[in-house]
Amino acid sequence: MQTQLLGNTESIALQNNTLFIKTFQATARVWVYTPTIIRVCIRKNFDEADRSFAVIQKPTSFPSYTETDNEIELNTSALKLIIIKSPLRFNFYTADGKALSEDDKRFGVNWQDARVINYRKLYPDEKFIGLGEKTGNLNRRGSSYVNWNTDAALHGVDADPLYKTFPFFIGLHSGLTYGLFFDNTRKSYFDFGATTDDEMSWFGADGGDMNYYFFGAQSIREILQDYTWLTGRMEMPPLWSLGYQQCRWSYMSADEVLGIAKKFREHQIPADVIYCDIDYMDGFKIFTWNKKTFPDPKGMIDKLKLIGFRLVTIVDPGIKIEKGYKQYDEGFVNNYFATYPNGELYTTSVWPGRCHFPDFINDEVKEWWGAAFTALTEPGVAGFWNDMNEPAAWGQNIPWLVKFGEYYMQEIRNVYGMEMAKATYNGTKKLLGNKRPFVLTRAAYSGTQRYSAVWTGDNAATDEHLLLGQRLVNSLGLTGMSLIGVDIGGFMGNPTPELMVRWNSLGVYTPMFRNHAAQGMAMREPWEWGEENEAIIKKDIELRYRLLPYIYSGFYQSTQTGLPLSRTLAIDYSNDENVFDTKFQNQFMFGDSMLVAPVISSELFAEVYLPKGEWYRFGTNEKYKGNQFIIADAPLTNLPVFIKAGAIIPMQSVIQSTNDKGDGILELHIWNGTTASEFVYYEDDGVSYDYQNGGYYKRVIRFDPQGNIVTLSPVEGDFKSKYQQLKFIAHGFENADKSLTIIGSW
Ligand code: MIG
Repeated sequence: MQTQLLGNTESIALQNNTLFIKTFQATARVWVYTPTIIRVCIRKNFDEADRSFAVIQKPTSFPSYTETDNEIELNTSALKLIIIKSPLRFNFYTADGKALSEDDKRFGVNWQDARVINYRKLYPDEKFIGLGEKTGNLNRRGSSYVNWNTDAALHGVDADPLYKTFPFFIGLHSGLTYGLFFDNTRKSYFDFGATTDDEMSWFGADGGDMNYYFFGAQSIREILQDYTWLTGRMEMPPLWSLGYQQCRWSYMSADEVLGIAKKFREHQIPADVIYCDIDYMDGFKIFTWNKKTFPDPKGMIDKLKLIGFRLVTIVDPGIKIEKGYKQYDEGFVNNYFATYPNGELYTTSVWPGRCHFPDFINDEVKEWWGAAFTALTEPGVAGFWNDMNEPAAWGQNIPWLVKFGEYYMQEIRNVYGMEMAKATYNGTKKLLGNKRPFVLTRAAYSGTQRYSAVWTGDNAATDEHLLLGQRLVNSLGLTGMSLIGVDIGGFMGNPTPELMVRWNSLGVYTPMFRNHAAQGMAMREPWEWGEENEAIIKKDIELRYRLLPYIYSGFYQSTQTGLPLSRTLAIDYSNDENVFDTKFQNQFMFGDSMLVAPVISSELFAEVYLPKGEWYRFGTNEKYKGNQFIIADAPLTNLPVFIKAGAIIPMQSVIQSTNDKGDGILELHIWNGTTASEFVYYEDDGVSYDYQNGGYYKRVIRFDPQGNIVTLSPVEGDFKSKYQQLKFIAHGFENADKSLTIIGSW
């Protein structure tokens, strides 16, 4: 193996707002994006294009810097970057000189054959969080990970890699925070002191550049805001996608789909979405319908609409090789498929049989793919589920020399799924006119939040997977993703009734609430569990619908700030050691004010950690001081959820789907507190893009415990609220009704 360390500086130049530093081995470039975001890119092959699939922003002007014999010092209002000239090293500090992250003096950036690695100093108390969909603990210190999008069917609770790549982590030490996004799409590696005896952390990739963005804001909220400024934020999801979703591999016919949907209405269990998994197609050919089992897709979807259901259908990337099949013929004639280097088309077998794979990296192919969705949008499909886009070839690695246009598999594997989701999103958005499409993807890379929701793939019907699923959601929330689901109940295997009930109760607090099961598993729908369990499941789903005004406002926050709906406690309590304790690491905030403690199905009590402040048990309003461990009751009917003192939570009456108008009353629940609090209430029509042109209803609701005054700010936007009336419900007050003073009206 050839090892090459980055050596001494030979020349320095500032050109086009870029600082160039040349050494014998490579050229480093430095850009400043904002005072808290600095990019460093060190590369050997200078003629390669500088393409990012993730980043949507451009650098700004380069600040003044000073140079001595040994160093270059660059200052922004928030950061100091000291570049040691010989050998070339990059060290980041706060503006007042506290070390945030420094290269390892000895090894810094180096190449090991084609691999590029950065060894960085590891601080004694340093913790790491992030990397998105990764198993393991919240604190990733002492662990190592690989990013290589993988169809991880039947994965265990420690498996790595899974389906997605988010090479972005946040470091915490000495009371400081920083973020680092390694924007390299090759197979990549992160080691947070797992194998270096606590001396170094390191990251790197099988090729490409040492290309990273350093984030120096001093809170996790601000780092997420910066990261999602750089890579984009989600748009408002369709409101219906936040309701209950019922899925299965597969409902086998239109009759079965309609039968299941009707049963929800008969049982008065709220639901919005039903899915068609792969069996709706004709021989698994994408953009076709099975004429026998789904003879009249439009007729079926019209009937679904009448009872307030939306249909989501699955699409896989593999295009069946079959003359006369439109997608095959068009793709073949236009050279839209992946090839071997000699130009022959690459073939492998997936569901439809022998297939070719669209080159989603190519924008023309994206357009073509997007336009083909008429086969689904014309009959009225509302959401588009992108599966198998790692891409999967029955769980195997596709040969590295397969080419997608100018790129090799090994260069773009990790972005293939995101590019498919992008093609799906842009295409269906065009076809649906002013309606928001719902896209759900399994594989992803940084930036996917701009196009799609994600789910965590094929989990199993076990308690361990329930807890793992929550950690994956919490960790994905540190990557700009907010609309995240797990297969409630577990994909493989049959949950016990207790596990089903428990998992469903956690689903209320899962950003995307979808029940899904694999082929061959027992039926999973809410009425399959006996009357008593059905009643609990129903009550929990009703609670989800009651919370929708709060949840929708929470997603609005994601669109504005990049803050996820489900938040690891590390976001707001980063300096509290207890939140990293493996006993409590699954706990999370759901929106601003609800702390949820996941509990496995066999335990009816849970040890819960309540961080600083005051908390109320949701439902009973029993009050607790924060900063303590408590034993909470956790019967299957009552998942431990705690409300932060001062919380303002808008709720509505139970509805059967988001199509229902309800009773027109918005309940404003307010829990007593000691300091002033506020909630940004947001509403729009839930389906169109009008909100991007002022069609929304937004106001800040403030609660001041001094005098118990609630103030409603003037309305922003020109949408008329669907609620005609406000009802205040006060919790934790003595004589609440008499003592709340309301300023402003709905
Ligand atoms: O080879 O479409 O993760 O949710 O039900 C399995 C069938 C393919 C994997 C997905 C799963 C879906 C299943 N798919």
